[in-house]
Amino acid sequence: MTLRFLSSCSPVPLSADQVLGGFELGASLMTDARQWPVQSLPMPVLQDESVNMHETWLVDTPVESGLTEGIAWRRTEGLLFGVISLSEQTADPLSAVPPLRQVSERAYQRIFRLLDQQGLPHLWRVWNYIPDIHGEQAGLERYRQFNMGRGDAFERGARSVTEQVPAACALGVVAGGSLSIAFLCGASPLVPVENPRQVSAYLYPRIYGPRSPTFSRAGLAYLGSQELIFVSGTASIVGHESLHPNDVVAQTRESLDNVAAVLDEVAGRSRLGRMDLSALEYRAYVRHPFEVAAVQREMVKRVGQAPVLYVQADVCRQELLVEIEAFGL
Ligand code: 3EB
Repeated sequence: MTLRFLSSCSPVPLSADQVLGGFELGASLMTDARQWPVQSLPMPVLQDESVNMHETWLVDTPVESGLTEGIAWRRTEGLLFGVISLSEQTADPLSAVPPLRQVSERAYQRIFRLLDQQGLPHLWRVWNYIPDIHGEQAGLERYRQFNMGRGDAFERGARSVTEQVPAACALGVVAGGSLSIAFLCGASPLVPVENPRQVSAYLYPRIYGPRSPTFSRAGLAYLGSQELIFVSGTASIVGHESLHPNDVVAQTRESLDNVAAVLDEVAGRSRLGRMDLSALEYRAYVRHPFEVAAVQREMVKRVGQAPVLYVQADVCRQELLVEIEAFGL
């Protein structure tokens, strides 16, 4: 069994049985119904704003699909990809718990139930997209409400909220849509990796919110003989502080220094040994579309010809202008 990734500017032309699921990214999504789970991300593709990108996880073993508690999923032996979108309009209006916190907790509770039912209990990688991430709800920033709901669900789902947590990203998308969460999970535990230059996110001090984010800086996952490397969304944070306000070039360099530091940590644990930055595939989230050229220049200096998709999104701290994530197969 081998997992592969295909990035294309047209819908996947392959026979459906090789597909586990994927992402569609663009300013004007078609939201065409597919046979497999697709996370629709309403974010402009900055290389060409007229284009929608289709990113697809492919497998070479038989798949099974389902729709469980609103989670569209597809699995094969040892691996499942799922997508859930929840509108805050489905929150209980009489509850004292704010709507985004409610739906964040509910989404993760459903995910954990599905994982347990499917016998694939280990979350490896999660992609979180939060409408109006910097807006306020009940006097707290919406990203912080999301963190509270997510953390509650991890605890109630009998999951660790420290060391054994998935690689992840959390980005802001346009207001008015649904919270959208995609995930890959498997039969074996993720081997989490932290970054010695950064405080672990799950240990962030309370100044960043009542509940710390629940993710690892990176993780190694094993699928048969294949080793998968997931590098979480990585920004210009050293220790727990954001560096280089208003300087997208310096933030891009700092973020790449963080990715490199994570890869140094991976080197000690990986079967493949040391990995070069150029061996990964990237998504770069850029807050201001006009800064994409500057980000791209810095990226190319460091990652060379490695594939990078540049999209517009809001990084979860207001002063952060760029966030970079990656994976290696
Ligand atoms: C950071 O390092 C930047 O809340 O799941 C990166 C990756 C970030 C994942 C998450 C947040 C998350 O804190 C933001």
